[in-house]
Amino acid sequence: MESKVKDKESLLARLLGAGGEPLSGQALADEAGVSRTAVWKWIKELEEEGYTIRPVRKKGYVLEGVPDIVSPELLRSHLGDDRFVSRILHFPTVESTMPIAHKEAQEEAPHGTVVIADEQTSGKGRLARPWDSAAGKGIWMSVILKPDIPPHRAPQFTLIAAVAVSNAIREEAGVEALIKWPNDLLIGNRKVTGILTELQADPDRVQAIIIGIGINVNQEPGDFPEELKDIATSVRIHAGREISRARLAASVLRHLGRLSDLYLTEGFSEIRRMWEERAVTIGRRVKAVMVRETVYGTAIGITDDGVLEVRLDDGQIRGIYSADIELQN
Ligand code: BT5
Repeated sequence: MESKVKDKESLLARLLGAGGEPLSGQALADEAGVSRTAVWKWIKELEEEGYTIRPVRKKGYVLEGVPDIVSPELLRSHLGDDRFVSRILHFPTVESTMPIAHKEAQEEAPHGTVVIADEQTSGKGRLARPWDSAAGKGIWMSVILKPDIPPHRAPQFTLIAAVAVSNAIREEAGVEALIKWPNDLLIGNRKVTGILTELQADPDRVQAIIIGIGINVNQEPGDFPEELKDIATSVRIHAGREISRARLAASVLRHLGRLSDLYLTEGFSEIRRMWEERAVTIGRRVKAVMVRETVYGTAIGITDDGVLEVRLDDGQIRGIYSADIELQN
């Protein structure tokens, strides 16, 4: 069932769904309970955002072109009835979506707020490493969650986000992306996605979890900077076609909302099952590089807190909370 036209976003959703057929300005105005001039103003605003809309005499408006942006309207139209996303803040270019999301979270942004940019000039990974975020090529977003949980359960959201992105890439591109604990998604051994989970918390309660998600979507092999050429890949390279960033982002958000609800109502076991199904780490010999030491062993699973368990060479089982993992075989 198509939802009723009531504003610019729902108008865009209707135009996108019309499959190139003209929509009558009068009928749209009647449906929305506004004047034809108001509809015309929404059309002009959409044109200013880069949509190409052609008026057809006596018939109405036809959508002929969609800009390559991840605008709130486009995201909303792909999200449909999904209720998880409460607010979308979109920027053409930012240094990083993370500090913006942190500030928003402190200023009472609701659960499900999304900060998304077409370009980051100073995207960041863990431990302040740089994250390459080329203009128009990927999904660079931070999602604010406000679950009522103790801080030690927050790292599980990195795993939830990884499953959500893997599901979305499968759904939208038909490509399998596997998860390397804790925060990488790989296609054919190269990194396609990085996740950065940050926290605002009291000693016993989470205030906000900020999940930064960077997905290489439409880069071609030559688009990556020299230092990433051998380690990075994009969804497009494996799908063999250009992928809509807005559709893929909407799919990630839909899965993220569902999986975090599932986690909050049912606990971790189902998430762990899905995660382990997509994990490249489990059963492999790994080198775990931590801030103060490096250990070798076999990854045997994750605990209910999302901690990686490694059987060290002396037989001891060690829980690893945070590390860079290199797969050894
Ligand atoms: C990550 O860190 O993988 C987390 C990346 C999170 C990025 C998102 S984008 C939206 C939000 N806003 C931000 O500013 N950040 C988040 P880490 O595991 O530390 O990996 C960083 C390493 O990945 C770098 O040192 C490079 O080797 C590599 N790398 C950098 N850019 C890459 C890219 N676009 N694709 C693949 N690998 C990349």
